[in-house]
Amino acid sequence: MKEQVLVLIKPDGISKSLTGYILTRLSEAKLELVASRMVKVSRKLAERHYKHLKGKEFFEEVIQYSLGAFHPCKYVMALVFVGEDAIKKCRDLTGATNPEEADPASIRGSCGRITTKGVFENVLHVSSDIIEAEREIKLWFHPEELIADVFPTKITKVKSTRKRVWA
Ligand code: IDP
Ligand code: MG
Repeated sequence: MKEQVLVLIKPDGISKSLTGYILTRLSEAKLELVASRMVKVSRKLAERHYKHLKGKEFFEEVIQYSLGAFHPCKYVMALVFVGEDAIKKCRDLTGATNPEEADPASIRGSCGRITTKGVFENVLHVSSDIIEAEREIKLWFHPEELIADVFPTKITKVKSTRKRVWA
């Protein structure tokens, strides 16, 4: 089935200069890259993204990790890929959540680590299923930031919004 998937290169992946390597590894899946954006993650965005983890003992740690609190590069790279079985293909290349249990040849297995404080620095986020993928893509991107129409859109009048434009 043709699917969309949100991939985030987390602050450890950016800080370790793994961006190019990760894009090369993900390109093995032969998917179409339809959006990319460097994002300084706000607390609100991180909490909405990880809402399924609220209540877990590591929730605050995951939020801090996403905000870049543990790394010199305090941002993430957000990507949207489209293609046949995109979620499974990206998750297989990425490996298990726990980088020490991940297949050593996977991205997390070869580039991730668990810190002495117990943080899973696992380099990437990949949507877990099609429902989550749609929710996450709509959370991280505006429709016009994707070069393909992956979900229905509508035109609406937005009154008195403030927007940063070039000076
Ligand atoms: P996933 O990223 O493989 O889909 P999720 O269960 O959705 O795994 O967890 C989201 C993120 O929360 C993980 O990528 C990891 O950063 C963090 N996380 C999950 N489980 C643990 C844990 O047991 N200890 C520390 N961090 C965890
Ligand atoms: Mg997940």
